[in-house]
Amino acid sequence: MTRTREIPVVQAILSANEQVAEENRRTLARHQVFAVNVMASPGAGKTSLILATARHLPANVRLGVVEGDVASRIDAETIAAAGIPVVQVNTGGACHLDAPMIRSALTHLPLETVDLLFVENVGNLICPAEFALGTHLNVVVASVPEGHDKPYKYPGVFTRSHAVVLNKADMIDVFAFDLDAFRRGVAMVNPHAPVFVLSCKTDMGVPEWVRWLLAQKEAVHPSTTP
Ligand SMILES: Nc1nc2c(ncn2[C@@H]2O[C@H](COP(=O)(O)OP(=O)(O)O)[C@@H](O)[C@H]2O)c(=O)[nH]1
Ligand SMILES: [Mg+2]
Repeated sequence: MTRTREIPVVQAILSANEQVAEENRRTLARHQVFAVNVMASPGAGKTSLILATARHLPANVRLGVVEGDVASRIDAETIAAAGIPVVQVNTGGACHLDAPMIRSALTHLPLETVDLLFVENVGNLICPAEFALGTHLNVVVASVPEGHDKPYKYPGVFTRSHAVVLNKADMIDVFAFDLDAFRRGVAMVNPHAPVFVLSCKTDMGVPEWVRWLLAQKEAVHPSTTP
């Protein structure tokens, strides 16, 4: 009896989030903004990947960032110091961003001067993958010190991602990281996702990732300026 009452409540919450995600998609389309939801565990290198991408972007692609954290403005201050428009969302305890948080963040960004928007989700490999935000791409960032077993242990986030970034490749030997096992794990849960092995510290592999990202953006919103 209790169970039959609980199920409709869960469905209502999910569909409300999906409705706002759709609203966010329309807002982004109206401003020709291509948006990427970056998911990872804490410390994998989400902020570092955004900054490394910024260093390799052509000048005609203008960045914006939404920073999601349980608390603090640390990441937003780092991004702002790089001269990138940024909004910090503090979830106040929630372990993921949701579509209403993004709707509210978008009102604080100069969307007419943003071509590529990164949304840095809260550090967590489980919950963020469950909530649509209205972004075009999901990207999961794994990092070498976390170990090569993450695609096997957290298949949901890898399955729902359009691309996998393996960061901290400069540490592969130090951690005896088994790259083949990692790739097999990704292929098992998401055979079509490209895997970018890179280092935000040395910039190794970053140009390949940026080339792919720009191709995805161009397919949705072609650049109008040279
Ligand atoms: N060795 C190494 N350290 C990195 C790399 N990328 C990020 N880090 C470090 O990892 C830590 C967490 O990075 P951060 O981008 O803040 O992770 P986030 O919590 O996922 O946003 C910082 O101390 C970074 O300097 C990398 O490619 N190699
Ligand atoms: Mg961060």
